[in-house]
Amino acid sequence: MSTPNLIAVRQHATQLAREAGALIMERFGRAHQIKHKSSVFDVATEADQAAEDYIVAALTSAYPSHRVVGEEGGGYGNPDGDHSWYIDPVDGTTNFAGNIPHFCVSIALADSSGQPLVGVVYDPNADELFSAVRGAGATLNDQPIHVSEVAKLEESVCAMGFPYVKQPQQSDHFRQFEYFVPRTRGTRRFGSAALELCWVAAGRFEAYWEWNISRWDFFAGALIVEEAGGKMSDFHGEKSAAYYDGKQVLATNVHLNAAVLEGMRHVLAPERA
Ligand code: LIP
Repeated sequence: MSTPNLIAVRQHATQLAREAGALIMERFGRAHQIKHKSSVFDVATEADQAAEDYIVAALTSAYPSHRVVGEEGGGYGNPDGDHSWYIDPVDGTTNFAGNIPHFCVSIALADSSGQPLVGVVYDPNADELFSAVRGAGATLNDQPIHVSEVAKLEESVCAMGFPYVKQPQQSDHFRQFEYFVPRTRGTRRFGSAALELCWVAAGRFEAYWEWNISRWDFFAGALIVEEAGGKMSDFHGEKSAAYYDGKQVLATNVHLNAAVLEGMRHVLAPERA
């Protein structure tokens, strides 16, 4: 297995994320062609497809031995590739479709064991480019970032997500909300998993969690959190299969990790604990 030059890969992914971001913004604020995917709640627009096609064409041509997994199209490139790309052309599609200016482009490269090596997340509304290379730190617009030092839950602002699949964990979401709202300064739901992770990395949120997301939603942001000094795990503090498959994804700063995990233990339904 030949390891690509990860700094050069980050540079390339950064350029693609910015270009895809520009392409999305050309379509933002207009009426969209909405396509339903897994359910009536799970949508894609013409911009998701256009941005994915753009990124995938560039990656399959530059890295022909790699596999490329895109949210809209599934698999491209070499299915047996020793490296895999995970692309979310518009993370926060529900926001985009409603012309709410909070969404991003997310691009991650992982090795054959499923470890993210490079992560790039671009927010075209704020012109904020988050990135990380494993072992080389995380940046926001080329400046180093670090998770916050907040150590008390009552001084924290946390974010959570509600996935498109409404059952069977719906009641667990409400129990999480019920547990954390009275114990934190604020609990938010902004609608872009990748950006919520980057905001933990940048010290804007102290924690973020969500059930049932996909690698294209969280692999780039997860690396950015870890490289900014934060912790990533499932709801038990483990890097289990449930974590790598996105079934349970939790990000925290260092100081609040135990307190947030304690909250998760408290709210998990026994059959899913
Ligand atoms: C979405 C997320 C959102 C999450 C949804 C979904 P999409 O990604 O980022 O925050 O709650 O489950 O995964 O579909 O907009 O790329």
